[in-house]
Amino acid sequence: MKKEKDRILLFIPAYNCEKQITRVLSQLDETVFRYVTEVIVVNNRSLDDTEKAVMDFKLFHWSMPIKLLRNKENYGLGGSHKVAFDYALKNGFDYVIVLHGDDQGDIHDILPVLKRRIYRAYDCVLGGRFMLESRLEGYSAFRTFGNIIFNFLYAAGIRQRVFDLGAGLNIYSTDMLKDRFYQRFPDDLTFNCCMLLALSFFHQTSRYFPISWREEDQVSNVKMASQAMRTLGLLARYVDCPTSIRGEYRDKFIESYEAEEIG
Ligand SMILES: Nc1nc2c(ncn2[C@@H]2O[C@H](COP(=O)(O)OP(=O)(O)O)[C@@H](O)[C@H]2O)c(=O)[nH]1
Ligand SMILES: [Mg+2]
Repeated sequence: MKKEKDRILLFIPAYNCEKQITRVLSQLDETVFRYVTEVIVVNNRSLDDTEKAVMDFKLFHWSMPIKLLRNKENYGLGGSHKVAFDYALKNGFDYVIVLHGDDQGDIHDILPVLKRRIYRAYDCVLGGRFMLESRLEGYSAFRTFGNIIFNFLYAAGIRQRVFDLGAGLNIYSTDMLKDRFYQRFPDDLTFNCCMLLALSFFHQTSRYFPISWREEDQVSNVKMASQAMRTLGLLARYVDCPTSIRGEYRDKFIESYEAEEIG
C-alpha cells in the first residue's frame, strides 16, 4: 500500500524569463499546494534579472515553500532537468512536476491528474499540446502541423501514441528516475525527445493529458530548422540501434550537474 500523501516536487526551469517568472509563481495558489510539497526554481544562469524577480516574489510570499537554485554553469534545459531530478532523488520526493518558467503553460491543467491520482498508475504523465482537448494560443498552423507530423514519426518509431515531443508540463515518478538512465541524454531542448525514446526502450509506462499552451511575450530559443533536424536524427539513431539510448548524447561531458541554493 502506498502512503496517503505523496511528496511532490515542482521544478521550474528558468532561463532569461524575468518578465514571465513572476506570473508563473503567481499561478501557485492554495489548490496547487494541496498537492505540491516544495517548489524549486532552477535558474540556468540567466543573463537578466530572473533571480531578482524570484527573490522579490519570495519576499512577498514568504510562507510559500519556494527555493531558488542557481546552476554552477549553463547546463541547458536538459541539464537543468538533471539538476532537478537529482534534487528530487536526494530529498526523498516521490514525484517531480516540470513546469516551464516562461509562462507558456498553466499548472492548473495538471490538477485533474493530481486530484484523481492518475500519476500513481504510470511512470510519467505527460502534457500534450496536440490532443483534441488541448488549447493552443499564438501557434501558427504551420508550426502545429509540423509538430503533428513529428509526433506521428515518433509514434511510429516507438510504437505508441505520441501527442507531444516535449511540453513544458509533465510529471515523473522518482522511482522511474532512480537509476539515472537520462544522465547522458542531451543537455539541450532535445532532452525530452530522448525521454520519449527511453519510454519505449525501458518499457516505462506513460499517458498524456491535454494542456493549454500560449506564446505571447516569450522568446523561443528554439531554432526551428536545426531543432527539427536534431529531433529526426535522434529518432533515426534510435530506430537504427535502440541500445544507443544507453550511449553518450552530449557534446560536452559533465561529470555532475551541480546547483547552489540561493534562497
Ligand atoms: N532555451 C533554453 N531554455 C532554458 C534553458 N535553461 C532553462 N530553460 C527553460 O526551458 C524552458 C523552455 O525553453 P524555451 O526556449 O522557451 O523553448 P520552447 O518553449 O520549447 O520554445 C523555458 O522555461 C526556459 O526558461 C536554456 O539553457 N536554454
Ligand atoms: Mg518556452
